[in-house]
Amino acid sequence: MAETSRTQSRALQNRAEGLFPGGVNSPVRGFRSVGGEPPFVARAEGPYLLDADGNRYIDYFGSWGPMILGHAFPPVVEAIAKAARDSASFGASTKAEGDLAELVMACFPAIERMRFVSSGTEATMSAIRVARAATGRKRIIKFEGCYHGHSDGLLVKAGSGVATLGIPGSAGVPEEIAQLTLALPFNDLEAVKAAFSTHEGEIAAVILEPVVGNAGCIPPAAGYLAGLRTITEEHGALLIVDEVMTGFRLSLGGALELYGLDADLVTLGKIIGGGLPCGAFGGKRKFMELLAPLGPVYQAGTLSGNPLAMAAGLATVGYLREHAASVYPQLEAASKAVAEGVVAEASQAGVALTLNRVGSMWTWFFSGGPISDYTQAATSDTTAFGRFHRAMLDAGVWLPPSQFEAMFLGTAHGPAEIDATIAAARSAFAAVTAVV
Ligand code: HOZ
Repeated sequence: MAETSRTQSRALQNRAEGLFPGGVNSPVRGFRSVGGEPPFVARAEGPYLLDADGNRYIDYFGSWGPMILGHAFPPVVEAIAKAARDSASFGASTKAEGDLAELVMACFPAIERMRFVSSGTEATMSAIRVARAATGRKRIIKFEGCYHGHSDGLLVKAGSGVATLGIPGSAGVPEEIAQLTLALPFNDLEAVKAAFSTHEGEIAAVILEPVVGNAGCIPPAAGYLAGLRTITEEHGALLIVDEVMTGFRLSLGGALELYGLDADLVTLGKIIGGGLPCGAFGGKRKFMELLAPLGPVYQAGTLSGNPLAMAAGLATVGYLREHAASVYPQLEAASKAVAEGVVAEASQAGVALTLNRVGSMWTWFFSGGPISDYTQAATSDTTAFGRFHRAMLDAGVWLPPSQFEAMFLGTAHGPAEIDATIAAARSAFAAVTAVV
């Protein structure tokens, strides 16, 4: 396969290394686990990313989830431009915040009151604070390989870049804080029951990605989510469902709608802001009204409910709601076609691949599988994944640069992109098997 020229990207990377730790503003962008040179993006359109050297790639990470309608989707671009003409920020309340909140609540009945924030990290961190205040308890349960942003207590056995770089936790998190987080295996209700019995009356909340995306895609086993709901209710703990990745992606009402689940608190991000920095947390009124200025839990943000983010979110979520009957079946069909098409190529090439997929999020694990928790995901052949990633990139397909991240597609990915991806995989698997 001819090597793709990335001269401009290389120059930009060299400059970035003198400016940012590791040359990046978020660790997963550094390509450390897959090798090769990260392209620098100049612009994007529909399903394509274009780099600084003019190379074009089919995008399978979609800004890590938000670009469900494709890049530079005209209604979103127009909404942002219109809002920008009225100023980028006020630090005061606007009508658009209420408009987007009403739209979100219509899709998520579990949300009776909510707050906008600027990122998923803020959303989960704030939800945990509310849960601790509501229960008067300190401990939380999270699951190995789940990633809920980079606040101190949530970096214990986390997924995403933490798993990718093989870091057990993070330096700089005091032991006293890490000890309050119990990290349990996903899909194991007995482990949750045991933790509640060992720490009776101490656990404020269970937080989870209902479909794990940050250890690669791992779906919940049948009955698992309902089991967590029952256990948390029995023990007076809150269930916090982190839908930063899954909200508006797996269905309009996210995993809660897909699996018929209720939650005490829900966190959102990514799609809700249409690609602009935005997150939200919300849930039962009795818990959310603990927040200042009504209650004693403090949480704030100058850019919370930022007008540009509200405009992009309204355009994106509004479109999804209006076209839900066609959008979600289209995403399912396209995802199934590309995900299973690549598996068929792997099988032809004699490469062991396990596909985990829920709607338009999936992972090809370089493993014989099955993969139902982080321990199993971690046995994947990450070296083979790295070879595959580099070969796909050179063939014009940009996958998330880690075995432990989910792939996403959007409504802009059509048959031409799917066929091109499967053809690229055919030659990439040859590269995987050729190198020893
Ligand atoms: N949680 C996202 C990836 N799984 C964030 C991307 C990043 O860390 O840059």
